[in-house]
Amino acid sequence: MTRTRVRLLAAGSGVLAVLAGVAVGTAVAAVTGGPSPVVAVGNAVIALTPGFVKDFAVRAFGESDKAVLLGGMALVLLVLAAAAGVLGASRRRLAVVLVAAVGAVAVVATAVDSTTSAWPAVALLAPVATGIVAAATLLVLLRALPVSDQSLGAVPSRRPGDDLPSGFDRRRFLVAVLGTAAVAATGGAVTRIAGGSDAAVSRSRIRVPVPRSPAPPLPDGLDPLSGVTSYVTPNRDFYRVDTALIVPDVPADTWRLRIHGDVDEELELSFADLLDMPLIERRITLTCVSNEVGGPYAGNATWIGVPLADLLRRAGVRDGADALKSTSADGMVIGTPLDAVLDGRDALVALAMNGEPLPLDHGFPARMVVPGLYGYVSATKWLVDLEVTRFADFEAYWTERDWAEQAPIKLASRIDVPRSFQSFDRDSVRVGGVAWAQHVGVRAVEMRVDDGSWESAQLAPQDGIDTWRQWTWHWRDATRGDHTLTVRATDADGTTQTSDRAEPRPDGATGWHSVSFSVE
Ligand SMILES: Nc1nc2c(c(=O)[nH]1)N[C@H]1C(S)=C(S)[C@@H](COP(=O)(O)O)O[C@H]1N2
Ligand SMILES: [Mo]
Repeated sequence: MTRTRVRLLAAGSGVLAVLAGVAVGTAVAAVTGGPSPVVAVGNAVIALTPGFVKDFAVRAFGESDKAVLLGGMALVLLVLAAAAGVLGASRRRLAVVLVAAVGAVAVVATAVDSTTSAWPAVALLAPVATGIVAAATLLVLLRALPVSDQSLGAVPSRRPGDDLPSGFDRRRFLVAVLGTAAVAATGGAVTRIAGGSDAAVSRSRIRVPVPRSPAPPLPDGLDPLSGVTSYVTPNRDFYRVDTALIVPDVPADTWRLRIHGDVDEELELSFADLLDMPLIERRITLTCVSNEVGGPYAGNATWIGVPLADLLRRAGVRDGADALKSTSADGMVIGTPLDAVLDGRDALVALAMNGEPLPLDHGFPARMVVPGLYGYVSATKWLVDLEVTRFADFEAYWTERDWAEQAPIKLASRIDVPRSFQSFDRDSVRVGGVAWAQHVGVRAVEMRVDDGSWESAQLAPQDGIDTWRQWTWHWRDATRGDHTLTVRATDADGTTQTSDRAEPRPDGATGWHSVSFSVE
């Protein structure tokens, strides 16, 4: 048997052993309710990633950032596994130790994982199983290969150049491979059975509650131009931004919302308790602080929920507090100014989005929505805990990462049509987009072609001050050639958008959005 062939079989053994280990670990996690080893390591990678790399990932990969991370991790793991296998062709023990070390990394990642509420010691069973199964199967597989613990050179061979296996127990190797594959498949099957989403089942049983205070009817004249972002964003098109590698599985039937801190009476409410409170329905536009000028991280939905102010008044807010600290089922900590929650705006614990229970991705069974504040300081998904406190007494997830503690949404406008480098006929240059100034309202939008003068765009009707506003503009005397179009908005207070370019960090991007296009 040639050296190359032994190496190939050894590399394959490494990969197979690690796959079996991961499959078994994932199955154990599905049973214990802890994070699967791969997800725990992924969470650790996210936690350890410096902010600027994260910003880059969001910019470069957008909402695919999680898939890119998992794919990258899988690649690194498989390369490591193959390398360990090859090493094992000559240094069996070392290879086994290496593979076990991968398990040890997963053990540490699981121990520090804050995204699950599984009892820690139980959660550790999964990565331990991964390490043991991977190491043990690698040992079994390598034992069937013609290796010694010294070096490949020492592989006994009947004749020089002999191609026949010597010391290679083909049958034993095959049995080991099949056995390992069976172990992996069993792990996969257990994961399927035990790992299903309880939240999905619970969500399918919920009927959307009828709000005591419905949203006003939509005004006529919305969606004035094809290509302009639809006024209400369908759930499947709604942007998603969060740190959750896998969506937290929070069934509504066992969900509880705890309200505590500087309150007269601590509360613990069930989903049914919330449904029994007076519900309101409101359209509110959500935006992400990471949105670049002209970027896609904004969406408008109709939410049904309990006013946060009602909940806090029921608990009785004491003097001296200035913050509402909210925590999600996956350990996200967000700090919201108490003022904003209590000043009369429609801050909600939302239970429904666009006529459906919250989608799992968007925080099922309950999330916060606060008009006028960026999502990272207000829109906690998979909400489980509200604490009335002081900003001085805790550190929120994003402020630890150099984002601002206070972050009202900045006035912004975006051109949706034309898309960059689109071309038009001279008589049909129709332009449109959206502008937002949540909780203030948009008063005007202006357009400029090249270095020309600013001209007023036509505004679609205003639905409310907490939602974005669509606008259109018709360039009647369009001239042939390449042009640049620029937009700027003015809010209801009379403030016009600044042309100063600012990066999203620390508290939101500023600057005018421009698009280049041509007229034929
Ligand atoms: N639990 C949890 N809630 C979260 C986040 C998160 O990472 N985890 N991200 C916040 C951010 S930064 C934004 S912009 C909004 C996005 O909400 P969406 O994904 O429903 O659009 O959720 C907020 N709530
Ligand atoms: Mo965000």
